Amino acid sequence: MSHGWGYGPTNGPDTWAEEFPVANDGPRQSPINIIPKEAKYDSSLKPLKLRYDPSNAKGILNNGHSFQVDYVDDTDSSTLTGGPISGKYRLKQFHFHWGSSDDRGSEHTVNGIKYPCELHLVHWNTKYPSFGEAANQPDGLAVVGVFLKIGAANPRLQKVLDALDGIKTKGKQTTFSNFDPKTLLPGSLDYWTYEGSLTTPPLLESVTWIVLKEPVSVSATQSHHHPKPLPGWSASLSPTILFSDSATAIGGGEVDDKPKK
Ligand code: SG7
Ligand code: ZN
Repeated sequence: MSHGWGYGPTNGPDTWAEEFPVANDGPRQSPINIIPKEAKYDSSLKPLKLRYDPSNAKGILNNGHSFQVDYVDDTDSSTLTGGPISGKYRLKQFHFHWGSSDDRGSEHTVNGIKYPCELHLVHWNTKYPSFGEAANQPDGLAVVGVFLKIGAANPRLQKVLDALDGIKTKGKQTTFSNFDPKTLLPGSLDYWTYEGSLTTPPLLESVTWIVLKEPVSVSATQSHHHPKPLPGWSASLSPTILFSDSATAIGGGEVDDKPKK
């Protein structure tokens, strides 16, 4: 893996453990397969509260593995509270995981079913001084996951999709302003939650996962905005990851069910 991790045949998830052994021996590795019938209802879980300031959006970046929309995070103006977490977490960025075809792409699965895409909104615990330091703490990060399914066109996604034309190669970034990622969420904020990890190296076990039950839609045309990985991207972006039995077994922590309001 001299040229670094990715999603290709020689540097994909099956090889990550060589450089990041936590992939194999970590007690709380993500993603996992969620089995709703086995999730436990926890009446102590609270509703999620997301308060985002659209003016905090600062740019969109092709990081070579995904693309991410970055937020200014030097104040508490865009935060996640409630749900399974204590205290306040600040929005850092959101990004997507998708596949080479519509039958794959999500990282988490539900009853073994893969969605074509999964959105991740990444937040860090303000009890730590910075994102970097939070990322090393067991309660450092909280990521809200949203599944995308093929269906009606989703006009709320269009601004993001349009911006991709400007970041076709690794390392490219362009401004992206005035965007509230709350508009990308489904009507219901019911969720499953578990203690897990980053889904990419360094696979740090610092993430409280909050996976929304209700998917949002994207049209086939929108989803085929990128039928193949863009030229210059490090590898096929299809995360062959997760659905591996090992990922599921390792992830094996319990998946909690949030109360319906
Ligand atoms: C994506 O997923 C990127 C990463 C992110 C990683 O590859 O958006 O972000 C950066 C800054 O490279 O890693 C530390 C981090 O946020 C894993 O994030 S995830 O666990 O939510 N999928
Ligand atoms: Zn992610």
